[in-house]
Amino acid sequence: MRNIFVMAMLLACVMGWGQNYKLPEPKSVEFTSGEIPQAFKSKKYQHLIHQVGIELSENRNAALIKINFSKKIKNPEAYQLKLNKNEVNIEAATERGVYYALLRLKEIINAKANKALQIYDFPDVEFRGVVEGFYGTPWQYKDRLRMLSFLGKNRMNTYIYGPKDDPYHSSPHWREAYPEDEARQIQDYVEAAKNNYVDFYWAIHPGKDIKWNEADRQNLIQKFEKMYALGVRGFAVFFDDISGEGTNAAKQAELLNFIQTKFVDTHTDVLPLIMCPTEYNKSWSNLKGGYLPTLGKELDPRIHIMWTGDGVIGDVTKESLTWINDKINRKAFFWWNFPVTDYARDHLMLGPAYRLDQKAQNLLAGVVSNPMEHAEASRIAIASVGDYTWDIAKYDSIQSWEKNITNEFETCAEAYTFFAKNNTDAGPNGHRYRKEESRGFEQPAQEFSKALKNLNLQKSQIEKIQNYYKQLLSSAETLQKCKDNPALILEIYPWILQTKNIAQKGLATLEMYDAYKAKNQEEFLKAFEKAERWELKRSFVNQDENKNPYHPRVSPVSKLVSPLIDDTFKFLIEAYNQDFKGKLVVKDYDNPHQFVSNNAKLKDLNIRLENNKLAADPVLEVIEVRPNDYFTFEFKSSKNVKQVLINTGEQEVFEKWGQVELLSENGEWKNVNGEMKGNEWIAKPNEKAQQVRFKNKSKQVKNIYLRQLEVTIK
Ligand code: LOG
Repeated sequence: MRNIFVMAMLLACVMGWGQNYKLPEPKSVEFTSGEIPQAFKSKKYQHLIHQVGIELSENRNAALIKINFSKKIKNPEAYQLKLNKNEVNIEAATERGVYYALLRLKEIINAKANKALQIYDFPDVEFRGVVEGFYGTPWQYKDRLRMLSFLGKNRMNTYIYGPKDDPYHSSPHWREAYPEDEARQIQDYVEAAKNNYVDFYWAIHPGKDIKWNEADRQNLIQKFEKMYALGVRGFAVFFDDISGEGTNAAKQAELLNFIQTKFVDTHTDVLPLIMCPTEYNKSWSNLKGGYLPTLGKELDPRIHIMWTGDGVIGDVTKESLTWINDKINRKAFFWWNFPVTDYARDHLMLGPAYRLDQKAQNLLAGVVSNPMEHAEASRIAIASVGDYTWDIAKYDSIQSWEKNITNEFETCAEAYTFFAKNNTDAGPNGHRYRKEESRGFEQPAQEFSKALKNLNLQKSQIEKIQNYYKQLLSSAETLQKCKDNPALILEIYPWILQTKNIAQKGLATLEMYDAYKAKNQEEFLKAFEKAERWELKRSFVNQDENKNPYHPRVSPVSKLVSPLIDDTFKFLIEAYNQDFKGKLVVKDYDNPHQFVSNNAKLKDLNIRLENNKLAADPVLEVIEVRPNDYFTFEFKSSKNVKQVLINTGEQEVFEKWGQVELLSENGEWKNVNGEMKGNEWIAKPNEKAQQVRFKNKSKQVKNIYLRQLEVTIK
């Protein structure tokens, strides 16, 4: 029964692979004389040919697809494809190579090409794929099956399973076997991966509470054996985002080497081990502490080491790779934190996959993309990682993005392209990782803004902006009705709704401008009310959609478009109030308060104001807080502080090490007393203050999680 379901899913995926399907150009292509066949037949590999979507014919004159395994082809994933009037010749070293050749053949047929040719193609990077390694709701069963087939079609070969919030991957249950239902699902993933020529890796994240003793290393081997029995042949061990004992490099290397000899070497069919270190990016690596050099020296050279670049959210650069490869004595296995949005869940990252260095040739063991919790919406970026890793020198992020959108959408590609180019940046975030958004809009927006403030907007300037808002609105409306990929539309639906609200508000602000210039108060107020209504709808979407404890709101087009609209709105209200003695209320759309800290991991934390609550975005990883480290909310002007709330995780509860202080209006610091409720420390000072400061008053370094940090002001 289950297998029938898997087959049906796979078939559905194949059918969904439209006529638009395109691959980047092959590395080498030579046109020969003659034409290519119109119909094909084959005796072998019919299931695979069918899977790729090539129709086979009964016709006697159809060209025969000949498949040969050849020792001459050294790269296990390379293929040679010769196409002339009477036959198709495929040579490869492995079945995966044959699959890649057939994908190319399918593309040639789709493109209605007609010249005989000969192609030789192979990937640049050995491991290409996805690491499901984000915090938040793990992907669902059907997402994973669809993703596995998608990876195959985009010539990617690796799926690493490691969702942070799967308790059997990490603490508390990493030592235990999966419950039966989940175990069965894992068998299905392995099966689906195999059918799509993808290697399914299963990762474990034991470092939060691992003991460096015999019992725990046996626990780990036992768990791997159980996963092996389910069919898993690829294994990874992650030590990211932990503190304490688990972070010891020598112990980690010893454990991995033990797994290598006692598990990998004792089976004949287990793939190379992969490990994610604790110091997994340059900004966190402390060379004096010797962590990375220890791994480099002691870890079995057959084991791959992951790396996220210069920061947590880093990019693939030649410099960063040269730096790390030298420390770890092997080529880094890149864990690319794109398009993951677990650190900014109110955003979508739908833009081109850029900042992948074209000079990184020969420096990479692998590249895997860590995606958004929205599986479908992540596909376009993932496919681009496939394009990059296949042919680094020829990769073009924009071309690849556009091609992958047309691969995905039959009818709404244009609308999606516009919508996506306006939803690419994560907004202000603790990692300071920003992306270009709304390409082409910056200059007209700046000109508009300047002319608006001088009240001398030209008609053409207004029109440009108006057209942009209209296009945004119509792209969102088109997507709302789009039937190409309902699962994708469902994932991004809140952002579609919100984009409509923002675009409509934008159009209303332009009406406000016209009325203001015409000195028509009545029309101005009408347009103002219109804009306010859309703003209200925006707040409803923020309240009702995308409910998560981290970034519970919906923030599309947030880099240029939405700020321009809010600024225009505010400016016009002020101008109106001044000229017509109006009393319209100007709300603060931006948070005017500040957050400061002397701690590197906290100093760029994003804070937001929601009604009366000022809250910092929670931090996912461990923060090392030294004695006297502080982090402070600085108010724009004195506020009555009603409540202060902080949750630093179960191990280092705030009460044991922290102190909260208020800076009173007369410039004195005062201690605040609070109480613990579960892991939350809560105080209700009800006093006026200029600042609220949190401090490590103990004499030790504390490794905390910042789960919640809120100040209620009035
Ligand atoms: C985690 C990862 C998370 C990502 C982005 C690694 C190696 N680990 O800060 O699970 O999805 O950053 O927030 C991480 O990147 N920690």
